[in-house]
Amino acid sequence: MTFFKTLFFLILQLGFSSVQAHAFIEQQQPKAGEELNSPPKAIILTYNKNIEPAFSTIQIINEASQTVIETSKAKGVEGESNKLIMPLPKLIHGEYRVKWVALSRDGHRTMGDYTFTIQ
Ligand SMILES: [Cu+2]
Repeated sequence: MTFFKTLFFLILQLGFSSVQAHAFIEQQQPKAGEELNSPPKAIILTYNKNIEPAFSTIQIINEASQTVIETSKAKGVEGESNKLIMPLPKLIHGEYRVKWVALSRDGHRTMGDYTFTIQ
């Protein structure tokens, strides 16, 4: 969590702009607010623009605010440069927050977060 906060403030200081949103999320899997009956095998985020996976992160945080998955695990999807995927271990029931930071190929950074629940 400390690492993420540090990263977050570093990005702010580097001039991250939430006003100019460049890589918008078009689709997220699981969906925001979705209540799943079984644990998802991966997080898949689809953007309206091509993404640089090496400079993009996905972080999953559980109800106790502990990071479940480290950010370095997000990968690009071959042949689909507008997608980020992060394979997941088997998650137990509960609410999870997905926090993402994406660098689009035009060099602009965007970020967002949402939650889903495993029943
Ligand atoms: Cu842009």
